[in-house]
Amino acid sequence: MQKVMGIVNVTPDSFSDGGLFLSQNNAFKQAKQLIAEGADIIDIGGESTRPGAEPVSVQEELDRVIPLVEKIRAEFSVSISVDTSKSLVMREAIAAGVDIINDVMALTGEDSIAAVAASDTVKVCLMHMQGEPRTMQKNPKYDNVIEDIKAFLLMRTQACINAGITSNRIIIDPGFGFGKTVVHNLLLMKNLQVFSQLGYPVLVGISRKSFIGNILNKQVTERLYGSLALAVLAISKGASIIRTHDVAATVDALKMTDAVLN
Ligand code: 7PJ
Repeated sequence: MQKVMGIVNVTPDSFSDGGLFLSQNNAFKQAKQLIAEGADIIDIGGESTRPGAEPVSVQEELDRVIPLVEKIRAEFSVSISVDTSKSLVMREAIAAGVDIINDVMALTGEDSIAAVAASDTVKVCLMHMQGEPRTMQKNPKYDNVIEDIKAFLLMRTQACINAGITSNRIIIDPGFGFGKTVVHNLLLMKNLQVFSQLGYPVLVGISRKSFIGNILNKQVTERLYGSLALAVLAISKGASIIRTHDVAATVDALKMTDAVLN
């Protein structure tokens, strides 16, 4: 069966004075809840990569992410992924026992490929992004959105293989919402089989994203049904992993899809 990846963010809320400890406690509770709801993988993020987000320092990201990885690793057998583009965070996360490095920069950062290649078991999710989070939604342009992203992902998989990361450790992701217009996102979903036919598991992150809000005219908290529709479509086009905030609902949607297709 396809897998559900539950999203856990450890990003301290600057409006509360609880600081890091409180946000880590909340993140742990969130992880526990998503595991109970049936998440196969918990994806821990310490840096917001949403459009317009400002970067955080390496130390800050380490302080947010690593203790949480250790705590989840100690108490649960769930797979753990860390959403990071920093090689030092990757190295520490791998040392703490994560199963997947989820990099929205597809290991293009300094030393990132080497950090993953230094392990011989950790998997990596290579995601496509055009531009950088601060500015990527300004005016994204492609010659052919499907072919351009396919070429990028093939180039990055080859770079990984050349560095000694075997192909069975690679996951690919077209990167919904990362330097894409609404039409780009819709075309990517319509043609998602192009990516699943490349021979790598495809991860899809569409949960609550703004192109759903744009089509449905709904706020971020009202995008579950739209997200589920896209999750089912993605599975029917060969996706292997759905990254989501709403694990229980997505697990049911995927079980029904699986019952029909398989
Ligand atoms: C994605 C991600 C995605 C992967 C984020 C958000 C933005 N990692 N991290 N794929 N999105 N692999 O969740 O709205 O689509 S952060």
